[in-house]
Amino acid sequence: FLMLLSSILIMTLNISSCFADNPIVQTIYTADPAPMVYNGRCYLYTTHDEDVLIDNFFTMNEWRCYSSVDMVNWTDHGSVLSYTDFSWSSGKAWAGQCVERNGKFYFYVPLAKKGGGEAIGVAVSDSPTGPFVDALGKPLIDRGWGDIDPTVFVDDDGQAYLYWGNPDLFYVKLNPDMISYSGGIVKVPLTTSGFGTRSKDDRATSYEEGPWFYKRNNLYYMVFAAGPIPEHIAYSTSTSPTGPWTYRGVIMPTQGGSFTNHPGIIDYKGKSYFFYHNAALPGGGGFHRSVCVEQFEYNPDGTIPKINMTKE
Ligand code: FUB
Repeated sequence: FLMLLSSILIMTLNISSCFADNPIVQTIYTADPAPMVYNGRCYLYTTHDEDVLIDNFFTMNEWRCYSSVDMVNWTDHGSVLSYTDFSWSSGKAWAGQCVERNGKFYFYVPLAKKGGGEAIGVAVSDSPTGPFVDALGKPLIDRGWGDIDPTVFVDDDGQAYLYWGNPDLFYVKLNPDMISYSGGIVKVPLTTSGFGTRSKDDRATSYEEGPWFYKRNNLYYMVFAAGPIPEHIAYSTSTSPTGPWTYRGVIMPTQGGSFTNHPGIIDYKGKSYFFYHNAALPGGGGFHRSVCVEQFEYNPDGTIPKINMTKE
């Protein structure tokens, strides 16, 4: 009983309040926002840029969770998953997304493999704030390399889709167990009509990475980090969950001092919110980023207006 009581106390003490303005988290560097609405609460999963960099590159070991009921006051739930929770991983706790299905929470995350390359794992929990455990003991998606930035959406008919990738965009149809898939890995044709042109010819289209896939009013949205570097945020839409996609333009221009950006969009309590990251905190930069949020309104035709970064 004493051990139980002390662990409850430790868990309670770990939960603290966060500052309300942008950036949302002002005590550590956070990136790659992945909001999730569950049970009337907004949960925000982020990556964590460590203060001390290794080899002057992304140094990221864990995913953190915050939650709010008013999008102003945030509760810090701490670290909910680490690359060390995956026996097959050597690091690179990069952009992930958590979704709920049948009372369980599935957290899809990219990781470096011990043998080299990147793969996508899935961790599961009975609670949105963890603890999460590796559901498979091996990667869910492993093409060798470039399997990063998973985004997941469960459609109204129960079919779940997992999209991901840099430099290419792929998807699979997840099975109802959410930890396996049927059919093969499908490579999305990156056409300029689907994903826009870029001002540099380093890639065929503006798609770079960081897809965020969802449906609203029967229209499917693929919001993504677009190139060239430094990134901006752009989006495409489709009347089908698997395309073909139509490029719809820029949402957030390049700004904010980070060479990456990463979108996350939700509707919550009748309002729409766009999450992203920049370099706004003191000492900020491309490897020391901060998650922010802007409220916005869709245009009547479902298109998304231009959104600029603010400090509010
Ligand atoms: O945070 C590491 C990587 O940078 C993410 O996986 C990309 O989306 C970009 O934000």
